[in-house]
Amino acid sequence: MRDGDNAAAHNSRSLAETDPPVREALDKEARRQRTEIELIASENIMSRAVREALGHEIGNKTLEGYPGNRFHGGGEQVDVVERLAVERARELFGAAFANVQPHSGTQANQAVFFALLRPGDRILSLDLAAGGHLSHGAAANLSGRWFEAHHYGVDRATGLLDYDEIEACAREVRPSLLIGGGSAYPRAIDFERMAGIARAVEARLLVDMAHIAGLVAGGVHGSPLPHADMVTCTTTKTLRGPRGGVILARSEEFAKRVQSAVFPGVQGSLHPNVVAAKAVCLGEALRPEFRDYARRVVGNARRLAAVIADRGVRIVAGGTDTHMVLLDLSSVGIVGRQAETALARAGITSNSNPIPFDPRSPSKWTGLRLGVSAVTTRGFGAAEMEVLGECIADLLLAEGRSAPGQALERARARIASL
Ligand code: DSN
Repeated sequence: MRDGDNAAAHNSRSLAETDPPVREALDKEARRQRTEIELIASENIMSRAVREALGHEIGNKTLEGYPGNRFHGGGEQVDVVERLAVERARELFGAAFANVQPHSGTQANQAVFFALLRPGDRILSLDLAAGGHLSHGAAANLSGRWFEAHHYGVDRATGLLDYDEIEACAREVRPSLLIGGGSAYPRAIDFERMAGIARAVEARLLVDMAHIAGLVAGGVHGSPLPHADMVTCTTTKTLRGPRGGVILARSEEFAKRVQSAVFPGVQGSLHPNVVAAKAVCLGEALRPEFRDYARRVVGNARRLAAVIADRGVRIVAGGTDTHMVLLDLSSVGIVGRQAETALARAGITSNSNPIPFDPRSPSKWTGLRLGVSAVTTRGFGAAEMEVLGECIADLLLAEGRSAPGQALERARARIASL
């Protein structure tokens, strides 16, 4: 009887009843998200449908393996959602192969490394300060420990990838794997050229399109699928889905190796609720309106960059082709952390970021990374970008003069009205 009562309570008592401190933090976070302007480039806002799948009790299920070949019973409905997620990922990106189980973009990359490389192999990727990613061979990351990592940068004058330089670097390093893509490169990447470089040195090409996957899906950025041997992404960012990774390929050449690299190579059981949420977000991205969303994202980023540049703040790489705008704060005499704090006081969330040729120490980074995926989901358009851009420029210039007072008051009022 007692056990029965406990079982009923376990299933029926709300979070507010059972755990007020966690409930309170969640409520405050929801309020923060509604009242602040989210400009962190890796964030977006999941739809209600995606959140329903994410919070579903399918997450109770333990399963290892792949649909039709599991190590535990009772996986029929997970098979349904995983097959749907795989089919949708393949359709959306024109891929022959998709694995939707990686728990994150980093684990997707690890699985590709596990499938294609041996410890000690050479990899060549974009330098972290030039917009690369930790999981592409940074010294502090497992990838930097297990592989001999080399990096290419961007042109000092333009901030753009210089493909001749990358090719020269690849010829010198002779990597087993060339990696394209990253976390803070705001311009379009020529994947065909990257593939030519990889071929010239007999390397494989991995493109990590974590940040731009939604833009590729929406047809506003060229796709790496026809060119790269393997493509990884997250479903989180421009794709507007749950936190998690996906691996894609144009052919099935490495399919078997990658399947077993994800499980049992680098992961154990899958997260069925996340796979279900991935299926939903991929389904959303297949609808025609997602193309419109992707187009608006890039339009908004370009507008924001133009408004801020007009006020004299230098834009890294001279602008953007993506959802992301990278500011060079040396043009206003402050560092990234000061800028992040100055914007936060007015209710704008952003992140300090290295820009090309910055020192390694985060306290000295002179960049601020802004992304418009989340605000575009909230319906912001050109008019809101004008206001936002003016407020950001006002706040940064005032911080540069060490006189934030008036600019802060004005920005707070304008941000609240947005
Ligand atoms: N790579 C980190 C970022 O871009 O913010 C997290 O996804």
